[in-house]
This record gives sequence, C-alpha cells and structure tokens, in this order.
Amino acid sequence: MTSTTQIAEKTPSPPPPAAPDPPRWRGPGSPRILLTGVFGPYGVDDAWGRKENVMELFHNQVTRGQGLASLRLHHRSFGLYFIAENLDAPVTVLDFPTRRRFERELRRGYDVVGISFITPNFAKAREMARLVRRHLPRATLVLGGHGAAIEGVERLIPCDHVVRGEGIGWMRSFLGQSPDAPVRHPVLPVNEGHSIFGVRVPGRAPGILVPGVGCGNACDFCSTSHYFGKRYTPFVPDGRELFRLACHIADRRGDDALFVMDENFLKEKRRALDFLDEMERRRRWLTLHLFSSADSVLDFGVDNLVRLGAHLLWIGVESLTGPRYAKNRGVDFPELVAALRDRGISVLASSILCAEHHTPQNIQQDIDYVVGLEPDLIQFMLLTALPVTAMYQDRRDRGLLRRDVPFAEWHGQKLLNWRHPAFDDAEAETVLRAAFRQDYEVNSSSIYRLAETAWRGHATLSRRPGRDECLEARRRQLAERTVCYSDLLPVVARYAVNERERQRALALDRRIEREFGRPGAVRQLRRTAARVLAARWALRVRLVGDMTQPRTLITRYTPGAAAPAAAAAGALAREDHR
Ligand code: B12
Ligand code: SF4
Repeated sequence: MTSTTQIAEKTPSPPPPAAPDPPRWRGPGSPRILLTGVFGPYGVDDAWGRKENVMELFHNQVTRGQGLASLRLHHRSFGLYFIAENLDAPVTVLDFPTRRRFERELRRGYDVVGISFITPNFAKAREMARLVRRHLPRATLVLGGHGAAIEGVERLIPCDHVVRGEGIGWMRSFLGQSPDAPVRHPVLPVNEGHSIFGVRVPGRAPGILVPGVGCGNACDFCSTSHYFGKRYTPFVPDGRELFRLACHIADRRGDDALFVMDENFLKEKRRALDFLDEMERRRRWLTLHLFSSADSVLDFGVDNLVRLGAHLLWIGVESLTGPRYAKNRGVDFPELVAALRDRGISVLASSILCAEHHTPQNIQQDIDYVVGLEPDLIQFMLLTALPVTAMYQDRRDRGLLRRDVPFAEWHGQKLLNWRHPAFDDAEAETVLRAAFRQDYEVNSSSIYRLAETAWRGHATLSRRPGRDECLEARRRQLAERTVCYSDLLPVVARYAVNERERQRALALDRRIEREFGRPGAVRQLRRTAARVLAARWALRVRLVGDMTQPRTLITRYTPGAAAPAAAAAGALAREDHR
C-alpha cells in the first residue's frame, strides 16, 4: 500500500491533478517543419559511429559474411515520411544527409526540427541537436524514433520534446490537428539501389506498406514491441481496406510487389484472411515480403501463404537451446522451413547469439540448428539489451549493463552491451563472424538459395493438379522469378565460396535451362552484362572496399498539394560523404 492511499482513507480525495496540457505549437501561423534522419557517412569509424553499424539491412546483419554475393540495398527512414504525409503544414524530409548538408538545410530557417534516431546513432542525434541550437536557437527541437527510449535522453540531449512511441498522432496534436484522424499512407519504394555482385536487380523496387506498428507478443528482447507499448497499433485495421491501399501503392509504383513492414503481419489473422479474400475476388495477384512469428505462420497456414503471394518471410527462430519463446513452442522449424521453401517462399531465419544461457559449448548447437534449417537467409545478432525492453530492465536491475560501451556500439554486430557470464567481447565477435561464415560455406550464397527456392516452388506448383486461377498466377510468378535469378547463376559459380557452391549453381542453372529452354538473345546479353559488372564490382571491392553510402534525399511537402517525389541530392552526397 502506498502512503498516498493511506492519506486518502482519512481525508476526502483531492481532485486528481489536471493532466498537463499536451505540448502545442504556440507560434504564429503554420510552422515550417524539418524532419530528418541522422547524418552519414554510415558504417565508418568516426567520432559518431562505428564501421560495423552499416546502414543496410542485409549487408549489416544478414549477408554481411557473403563478400561479393551480399545483397546490397538501402531503406529510407520511413517514419519521417509517414509523419510528413499526415501533417497539414509545410514539411521538409531530409533523409541520409551529410552533416554539412544538414547545416545547409537549417540555414533555410525552420520553426520545428524533428530528429529521428535509433540507439546506436545517439551521438549523431546529439550533434545534430547542438547544430539546431546553434543555427536556429528559437526552433522547437523534437526527438523521436527508437532512440527516444534511451533513459534520460532529455538530459543527455538538450531538446524541447521527446516523443516515445507513435509519432504521427503526437505531431498532429502538437500542431492542433486531430491525432486520431485516419492515417494517410505515403507511396514509397522500400529500397534504393538494390544490387548483387554489383549487378542492379531488374525491375522497380517493391513499394512499402506499413499496416501498423508494434506487436503484442512482447518477447523480452524486442524493441519494437516494447516501444509501442507491447501492443499492436494498426494504421489500417481492416483487411479489405488494406488491400485497396496495397493496390493503390502498387498502381502508383507500377509494380505489384510490396514489402509489408509490420512486425507480425499474420498475427492479425482476420485482417490477413480478408486481405486474401479481397485479392482473390479482384484477381489481383500482389506479392508480399512479410515478417511473422512461427505460431502465426502455422495458424495462418502455409498454403494460404502461397495464395497470398508471400515471396519472402522473416521468422524469428531466436534460440532453441534455452527457454523457448512462447511463439516458438512446439514449432517444428525444419519441417516449416522446408515446407515454405518447397512452395517457393523464401525464408529469413533470425537467430540470437550470446543469450544468457549460451556458453562456448552450447552456442554451437544453436548455430548448427539454424544453419541446418537451410533457410535462404539468416540474421545473426548478438543479444543487445535495448532501452525500454524487459531485457534491458532486467540487465539494468541486476547491474549487468555495461556503462563502458558507448551507444554507438549498441548495434549487435560486435560487442555485448551487458556483462555475459560466459563470453567476453572478443569471444562474442568471433562466434558471430564464424556463424556468418558457417552459413555461407554450408548453405552457399543467399542468392543461390533464393534461386533454388523459386525453382522448388515452381516445380511443386507445376505438379499440383487442378490449380485454380490464383495458384496458376503464383506458378507463373515463380517461373519468372526462377528465370530472373538464374541469369546470375553463372556469376554465382564464378565467385563461389567453395567447390560445392560452384557445382550447385551450375547444376541448378542446367536444370532451369532444361525446364525453361536455352536463354534467348536478351537473356544472353543480360548474362554477359552480369559477368562484366561483377568483375567490375570485384575490382572496386579489392581497390576501395565494399562500402556504399545512400544518396541524400530531400522531399518537400506543401499542405494540400499532391505528395511530392523525393529529390536526390546524389552528387552532393557522394562528394560530402568522403
Ligand atoms: C527500416 C529499418 C532499418 C533500416 C534503416 C532505415 C533508415 N534510413 O534509417 C535499416 C535496414 C538500414 C536498419 C538498420 C539498422 N537498424 Co533498423 N529497423 C528498421 C525497421 C525494420 C523498420 C523501421 C520502420 O520504418 N518502421 C515503420 C515506421 C512507420 O515506424 P518508426 O520508424 O518506428 O517511426 C514511428 C515512430 O518511431 C515515430 N518516430 C520515428 N521517427 C520520429 C521522429 C520524430 C521527430 C517523431 C516525433 C516521431 C518519430 O513515429 C513513427 C510513426 O509512428 C525497425 C523495426 C520495426 N519494425 O520498426 C528496425 C529498428 C528501428 N532498427 C534497429 C536497429 C538497432 C538497427 C541496426 C543497428 C541493426 C540492428 N541491430 O537491428 C541498424 C543500424 C543502421 C544504422 N547505421 O543506423 C532497432 C532500433 C532499436 C533501438 N532501440 O534503437 C529496430 C527497432 C529493430 C530492432 N532491432 O528491434 N534499420
Ligand atoms: S513476435 Fe517478433 S515482433 Fe513480436 S514481440 Fe516477439 S520478436 Fe517482437
């Protein structure tokens, strides 16, 4: 019982203190707003960042050990565009700026500057906040994104507001708009500059679809779940509505592939089924990249996923030698991964290294297990206790958090930010590097595996009698994907990690040729071009390394006007990033 309650028993309760007014913009007229991500260059050792913290999804934590075969692409800072799209105010979004470009933008004059950052980019956000105060001392400075969860961040980075959690509603309310109005979804490519072996992936990048944020499963380490209050906040709760939105994005992008940025899309089973119903009713065969937990995948059903057009599925295997997360209890992963790949659905299995129960002896079991699943891609991450998670609180309460590890190192690709009973820094890094290497040597490059999955899926669907229109469309898509990937197989063989990969790539290429016929003139040309470009990339990597920087993107939103396209300040960015 708290002392407040005891007092309340004796005296009439005082009225509850008035809730503080939500922060409001008090200046005249509509403020000019700048929303920005942190500055580059990224993935280099400097005063603000570390070379291991690469600004790329695959090259950072999935295919980073695969050398020339690593999948390369950059994702935008989507949260900024979501907020901008939903404000009735002039907003500029500055994505991937350099420090100089950011200062130049500040000199244009803004009333509100919002900085989005994640924990490992803390030092960059602090430097940017300093620059805001220097150039625009009267501007309101708002911090948002997952870095806002850092304990006491308002003391560490002088600012006016820290926004923890969903930002559209907060910014709307700050500007006096209705925070609960429907969310307008921006139309954006999920990535820029997608290449493998220096060869640009043909076609347009998939559009991004964000059905909502957060996840109710609340796994103890999970940043996104905890950051959004251990629950799911849908932006679009209705499956049919979501399908209409997906079609709108696909139409505007001119491509039916979508990357669904939702932590656990299939957990909202009713919505996913309604989405599928609507897709079948309208005969529009979109394809989707998805994230989902294994229990939700099984509940939704692998065959439904084929119908839904799942192209890539990201599943958290985490660790199986210690206590299993509820989402993984009773899941037969070898069976699940094989079933998915046999149906043409590529799998990205995510694995946690250096969990508390791991020892140098048992950790290899977990690595062997996930490598043995033979998924198309594996994410290996060192367990990092990120602010706001239950795991962070636990490590902090037990005095295990390491104060000697700066936030810049809290990215899970080098050090542990808590004291592990069995691993020191050097050992943790060695285990991580060896895990990536083992996956590459045993399972071959991910591009080989993606080609194999497409091939396997096509073979399975071709054998299935009585295919309806939906399955026939899926078979055709898998055929196209198989042929498209196969044009890289000679390059895979040329730069194979070992003889096994070389032989597998050549054999798969021959099988595909038997099924689909000899490549015609256009494909022959593409194959030759791929060889030349790969040789050029290999030379570039040998001479100057494999780091690439995303282009600076500037998007200016005017209230009432159609959503603008981002202008790339590419040449400038390249010059500045040096
Ligand atoms: C896309 C993404 C990336 C992209 C980065 C794109 C970019 N340009 O920055 C890539 C793939 C490169 C990437 C890399 C990394 N990422 Co990342 N990434 C994501 C991912 C999958 C999606 C983010 C997203 O777009 N969500 C959708 C939008 C709508 O939501 P949002 O960004 O959270 O924005 C909302 C709010 O946060 C808020 N908000 C955001 N910004 C702002 C700004 C203001 C001013 C306000 C008011 C509000 C606000 O409002 C938005 C709308 O509600 C998240 C996981 C997830 N599902 O969220 C991880 C995540 C953000 N990444 C994370 C991390 C740690 C990394 C890496 C270190 C690798 C890693 N260990 O996972 C590297 C670091 C790269 C680098 N050098 O900075 C963590 C952050 C954890 C933390 N506590 O800081 C997350 C949460 C994943 C995780 N591990 O749990 N990442
Ligand atoms: S299921 Fe995935 S997204 Fe959901 S809380 Fe667990 S790790 Fe996070």
